[in-house]
Amino acid sequence: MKSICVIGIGYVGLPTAAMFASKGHRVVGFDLNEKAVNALNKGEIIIEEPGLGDLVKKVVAEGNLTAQTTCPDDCDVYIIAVPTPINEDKTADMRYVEAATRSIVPCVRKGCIVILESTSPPRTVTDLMLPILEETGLKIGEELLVAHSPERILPGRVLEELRTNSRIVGGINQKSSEEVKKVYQSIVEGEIYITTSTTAEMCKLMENTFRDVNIALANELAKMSEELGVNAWEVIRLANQHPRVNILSPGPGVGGHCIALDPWFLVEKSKEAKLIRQARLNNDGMPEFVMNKISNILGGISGKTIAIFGATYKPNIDDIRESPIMHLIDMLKGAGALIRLCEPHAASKLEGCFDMYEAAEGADMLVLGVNHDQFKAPDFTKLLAGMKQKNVLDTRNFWNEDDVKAAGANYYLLGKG
Ligand code: SAJ
Repeated sequence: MKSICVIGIGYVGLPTAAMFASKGHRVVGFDLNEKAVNALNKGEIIIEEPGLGDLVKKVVAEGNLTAQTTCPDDCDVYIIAVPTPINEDKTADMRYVEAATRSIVPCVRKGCIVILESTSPPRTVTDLMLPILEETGLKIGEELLVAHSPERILPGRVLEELRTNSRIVGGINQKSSEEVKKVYQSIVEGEIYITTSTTAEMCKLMENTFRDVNIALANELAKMSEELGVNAWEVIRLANQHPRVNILSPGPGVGGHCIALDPWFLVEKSKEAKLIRQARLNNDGMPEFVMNKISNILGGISGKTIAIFGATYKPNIDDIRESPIMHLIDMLKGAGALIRLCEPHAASKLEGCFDMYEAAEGADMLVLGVNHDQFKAPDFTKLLAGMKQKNVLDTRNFWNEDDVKAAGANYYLLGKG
């Protein structure tokens, strides 16, 4: 069994730390966020993720997982799982990775392993981390092993994906790759593929970019469909009957801390990333497209009351980072609308949330922004009863048009012309 330090106990670091601890490793979570550290030491979590609360409670009670606000100097493995946010100019903000790497320097000794899990621009391990780690005086690749092993877990299914997904381990040399592979073998049941650190960085970025570009295509289809008077959702359903076609779903934009950001790391590093850049711009333009649709339906935004169902970046999670609906809300407010929001998963992070029926009270339009399970089957008659104007805009093709119309509302669907 190894002792493992996980630097950054957020959306990725915490489940990773808990998984290693559940396999009997001694795990220390190191984070500067005192709130997260204190909560973890009490066996509590401050994020919403199925199964994670129970697992953390168990491993903390067993004494295998602790947290602290300083870097421990007695661990065998140091895993960096800190955020890599984006600057205003869409370049990667690598300050957390840099600070985490620096904090390791006085703590490591001969035989230690350093792993970068944070999604990072190509060449981060070789160009940013290695020069810092050389300050340890240890022989890199021999006495101090270093690799990038990107996290690939889907929020909402984190614990399962951590265990069952395949994993890429990109070492700075073969020895690093092989030793880091052994570390992950204790928690990963899927294949573990060995490559170089820069290839691993590119793999992770291309996975999310693949999804972003494909969502951009679906969003472009939605916009074309509105222009040309067809229903994009029907086009997708029929086109996807083809054995080699799989068009994704349009929506009000791409959010979250991964797909909405990672492609920019490639744009930053390569002038060839033109399609990738354009896809990002297309997806980032979706909240504005939705706002214009609302404006066209209502004949303007100013003075209108708009009920919004859902503000997280995708269904059944509590994460509002980069949420396109949050952008939409800001834009609508900026244009003079009054917003009545219903967000059952993130009500504690947002001011003035209502329940579904209260939110619709007095509204000129109801926008279904996120397809949370809670919104699946409302009593439409009750929902629409208190609305000033009975307009429903479904941005996710989540509601049945006939049900909404039967309750007396106009039903509008994103992507249907
Ligand atoms: N979305 C659409 N249409 C679709 C699918 C998604 O508009 O057809 C939108 C969602 O509404 C959401 C955004 O895209 O706003 C992203 O959601 P997601 O479920 O596609 O992905 P994330 O960001 O939650 O997680 C992704 C995953 N990457 C891939 O599927 C390639 C996950 O495996 C990664 O670990 C994660 O990014 C990460 O941490 O990088």
